[in-house]
Amino acid sequence: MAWAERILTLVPGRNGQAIAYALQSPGKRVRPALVMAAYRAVGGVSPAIAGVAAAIETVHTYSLVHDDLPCMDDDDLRRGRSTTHRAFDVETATRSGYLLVPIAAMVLAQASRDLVLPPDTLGKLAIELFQAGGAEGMVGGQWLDLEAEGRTLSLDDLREVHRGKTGALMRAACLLGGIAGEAGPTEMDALRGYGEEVGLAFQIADDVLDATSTSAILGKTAGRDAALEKSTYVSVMGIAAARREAAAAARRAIEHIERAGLPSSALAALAQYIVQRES
Ligand code: GRG
Repeated sequence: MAWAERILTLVPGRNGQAIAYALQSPGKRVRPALVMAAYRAVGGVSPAIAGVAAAIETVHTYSLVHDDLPCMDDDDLRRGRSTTHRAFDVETATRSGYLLVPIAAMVLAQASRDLVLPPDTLGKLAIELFQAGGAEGMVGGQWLDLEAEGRTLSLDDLREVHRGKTGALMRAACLLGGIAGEAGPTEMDALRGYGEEVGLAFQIADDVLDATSTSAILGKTAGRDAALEKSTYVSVMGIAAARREAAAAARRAIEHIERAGLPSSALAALAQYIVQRES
């Protein structure tokens, strides 16, 4: 049974329904794709890697549910549907977001058992995922982002926001694949470098799409950054230069894996997709 359905038996009532709603909403699944591609790039072959991919998507899903709340970005539309607090209510969405974090831990532990990894490796996976999701990563970045609303950030400060808010989980996705595949230090360094660059590329591309696309295509409200007076690559350097920065970061990402001799057309294709995507 898929996790999103098991949740309905583990978490009763409206909270479980809201969690399943959020997990089953049609996201692009970029972080899971990075986990799987990184795992295969270092020689991993087990289909049970999908559980590790599901764990990081669960953390990402919690972040989207909370990001959309009235106390944060206050949005109505996500992945082409009503945000969780609009489909349910603010209290249920808030609780569901928090509940998704221990669910991610359970999914990760189950995946580690299915992959028959030593207990020490589960520890490494958990530290990577939850550090990236915490104050040093996603939560810290989001915090900086909220504090910066209405202020003009320097490019260095903006990079710091992006590194935490979006980049930390992208980098972790690549490292989780490497850890699960028992990669060596050179491979891990290459995945770290690749993950940092695709994380930056992803958020710059996101800034460009927010300024240039429509809510119908994005499945979330376009023009939100300008409405919230956020500093973005677009507000700092304009659309054309931001596109060039994103493409350059994607190229640097690919160079990291090529230099390490990691044979991964999937990682290269994902770096291209991240900057060429339309939603
Ligand atoms: C308490 C300060 C504090 C934070 C809580 C809400 C939160 C944690 C973090 C927000 C992180 C966030 C939403 C970052 C934006 C990253 C981003 C570009 C998300 C969109 O990712 P996609 O395009 O989405 O991969 P889909 O829908 O395709 O999965």
